[in-house]
Amino acid sequence: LSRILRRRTRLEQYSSIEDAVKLIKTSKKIIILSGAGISTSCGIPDFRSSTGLYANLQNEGKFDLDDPQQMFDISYFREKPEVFYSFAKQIYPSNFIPSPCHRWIKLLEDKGVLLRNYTQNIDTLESLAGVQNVLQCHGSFKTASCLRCKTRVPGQNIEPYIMSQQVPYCGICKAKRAEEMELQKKIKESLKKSKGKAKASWDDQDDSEEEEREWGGGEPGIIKPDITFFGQALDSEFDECLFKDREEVDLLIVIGTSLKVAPVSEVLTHIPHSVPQIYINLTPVHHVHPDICLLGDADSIVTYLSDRLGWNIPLPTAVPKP
Ligand code: CNA
Repeated sequence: LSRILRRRTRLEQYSSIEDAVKLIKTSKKIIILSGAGISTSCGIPDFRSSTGLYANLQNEGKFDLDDPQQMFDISYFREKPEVFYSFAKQIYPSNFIPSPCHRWIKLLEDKGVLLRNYTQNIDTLESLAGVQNVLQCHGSFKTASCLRCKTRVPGQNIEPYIMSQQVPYCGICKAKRAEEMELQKKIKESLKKSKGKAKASWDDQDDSEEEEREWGGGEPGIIKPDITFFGQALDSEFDECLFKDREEVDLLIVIGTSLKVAPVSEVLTHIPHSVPQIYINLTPVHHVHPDICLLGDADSIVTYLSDRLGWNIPLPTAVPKP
């Protein structure tokens, strides 16, 4: 009951953009929770807007999908990786410049008031804007891993495959498999020698079927960018950071997300109820109740807030590739 009363009091305390300005001015440990809406002005479509990726996938109808969300579903990916790879170049981060929102987050960090930026985005634009304390909750294209042997490679290694719409397979798996086969051969040969002819007939059995089964088929593993798909768990770093940050945070600002994807969407309920919450988004949400909702274009809103705070959002320093 005391929690409910505390939350009630807080809800009555703040509501306007004036309150938002005051809160930002007086807060020292701000968490920014961001989503695809802070990158739409960079030219990267979000998921759920009417012009977003889901609507595009549905309208285009050129991919073999029952539901657009399948594009990012791990079971579907294992079954048909070629579908994701025929599409991935559309979302591959290249030639994008950080938006005023990304640069505003960097500004908060420079002012020493950013506790952490939890981003759901996979475009790495926060890093390009220079934000140091960013947690890419859903991973990124920075690295990629083999689904079978888990070997991790730099994301650049698979860039040519993404651009040419081909599925990359793991070279390490292939080499490991060849190594294993060679070792098995050597073991068999030495057993034959040491056990004599009679026993050798037993060792001679063809185990290759059994071995193939253990290996899971003769093909090397598929390489997948280290972005979190539906059906995959988040890195434990997310829980660890949140556990620590919830003790310190004094303001939560949520920008450009529909808050539909758990567990990131649950950050709002995991931080103490006494911490004020500001929600900046183009469209309203109805399943959560932040104290202050600032609806509109996120870049314009953070620019307004900066003006009111007497701050200047830094200009972009990143230059797009030719
Ligand atoms: P979402 O569900 O598509 O929601 C985006 C929200 O942003 C929507 O509510 C929009 O109304 C809002 N929005 C769009 N443009 C603006 C704008 N200019 N100003 C303010 N608000 C705006 O995407 P979420 O981020 O909530 O969902 C999480 C998914 C999306 C994560 O798994 C991401 O990996 C994934 N995603 C990331 C990117 C990226 O990295 N840029 C792009 C598309 C999807």
